[in-house]
Amino acid sequence: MAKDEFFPNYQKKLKKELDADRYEHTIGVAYTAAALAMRYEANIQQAQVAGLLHDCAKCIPNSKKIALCEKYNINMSEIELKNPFLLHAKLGAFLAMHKYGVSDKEITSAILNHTTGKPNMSLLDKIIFVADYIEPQRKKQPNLAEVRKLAFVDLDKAMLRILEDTLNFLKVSSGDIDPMTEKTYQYYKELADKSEEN
Ligand code: DGI
Ligand code: FE
Ligand code: FE
Repeated sequence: MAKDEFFPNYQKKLKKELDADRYEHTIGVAYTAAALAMRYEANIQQAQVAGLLHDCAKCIPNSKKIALCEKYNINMSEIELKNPFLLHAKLGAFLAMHKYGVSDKEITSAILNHTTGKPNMSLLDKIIFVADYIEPQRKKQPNLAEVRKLAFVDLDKAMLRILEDTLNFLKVSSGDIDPMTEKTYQYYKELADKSEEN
């Protein structure tokens, strides 16, 4: 076993599937997810595996992403067909199950929901969503220092902050907004408003 591999079976495969930057990102997400799991008393190993595998479909060319979704009967929305990179979440959850042999539904759920989020996410879903955004290799996102700190103070507020910044980025860059990203934002906005009332 190579010393730098904490889940050698997954890591060997991932090294072949991902480019160098994406592999480094993946390791960063796995460690960050583990730290968040410690903070919020989630299962550390689940967080590590979900972190490692969350982008396992990211480096598949877009045309092949669509072809694989067709092959495996994975539903594609119009937005996803127009922005096929979005499919790496759904396809990643499928490959985690069928190529990496992960049967844990909590892990595959975290992979499935890591890009758009969804209302009322599980603790592990939120840990992966947030870890993906704040891991040490990330540089371009706005307000990173603030979001990184907030992630270890209030996970739901960190979700809201990330969704706000993502929607703003998509508006400025004229990116198509997946209705699920909007719904997720609304959910975490209402949750924050309610907790302020109390
Ligand atoms: O795969 P990663 O880059 O590590 O991270 P990710 O899976 O969260 O993808 C991040 C990108 O996804 C980021 O540029 C914002 C974009 N994104 C999130 N929600 C939406 C979206 N892009 C579009 N077009 N529509 C969305 O609703
Ligand atoms: Fe991703
Ligand atoms: Fe990622």
